[in-house]
Amino acid sequence: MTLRRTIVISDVHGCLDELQALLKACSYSPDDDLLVFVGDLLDKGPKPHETVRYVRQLRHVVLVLGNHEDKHIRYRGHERRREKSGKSNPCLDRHGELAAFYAAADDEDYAFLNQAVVAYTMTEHNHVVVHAGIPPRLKALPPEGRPWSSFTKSDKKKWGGLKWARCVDARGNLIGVYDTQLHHRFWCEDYDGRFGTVIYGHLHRVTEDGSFIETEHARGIDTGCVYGGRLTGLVFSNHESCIGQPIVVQVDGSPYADDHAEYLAEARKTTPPFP
Ligand SMILES: [Mn+2]
Repeated sequence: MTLRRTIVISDVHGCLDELQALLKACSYSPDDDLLVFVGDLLDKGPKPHETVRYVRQLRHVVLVLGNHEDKHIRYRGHERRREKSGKSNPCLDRHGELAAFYAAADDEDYAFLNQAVVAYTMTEHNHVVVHAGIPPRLKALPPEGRPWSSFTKSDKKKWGGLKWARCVDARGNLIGVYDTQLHHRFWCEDYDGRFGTVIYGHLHRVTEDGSFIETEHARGIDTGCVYGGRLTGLVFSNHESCIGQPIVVQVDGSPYADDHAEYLAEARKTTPPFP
């Protein structure tokens, strides 16, 4: 069954009030609309657990795995081993967010995170949703609908870049955030559209007038809601006259994650200029 609309939503990061305001602004209908989240539902913002719980109870939802969901899944795996064997949990929990979510969440909350996919193709609109980006040499997307948590080690190696890609070097290798230098390029500058237009989050970036960044084959919709920017929704009508042409809906966020501002300022010093 094709639903009336598909609404793709940027990094929520625990901003549940803003998410609910966005859904209202979109005249969201639980029965008729599919919600696709680009990942990073939680961390940094005020209501991480409430956000996960709210989203998982909605009717038609696709969660694309972000690096933050991935961290929580790994943390839980290590916690369970620790509880059995006493082996310490190696996950760095700088802000206490992993432990806090682990204490609040139940099996259903984690089951929801565990069914997240790493790419969601909107075939009819020729768009694909990933959290971070497309590694330059990637030849194929993973099988549609297969959750990340079911991937083998080699699958994870092959497709892991979809959730953390950022910059690439001259040979087309992905560069980790701490190794980025000014001469590197953003993955989307070289992306040729082979999987369709990419909608991604992960990297908080806006144009001078506060709207999101678009390149030829990619739309980066993380407009920094949790830093006092905006939460963005791309609303695709599935009516044939509107194919591939979303309406942009945004609501204002609040600067909840002020403690991350220093890190962002530091990261910008080594971030190559965006086209
Ligand atoms: Mn994010």
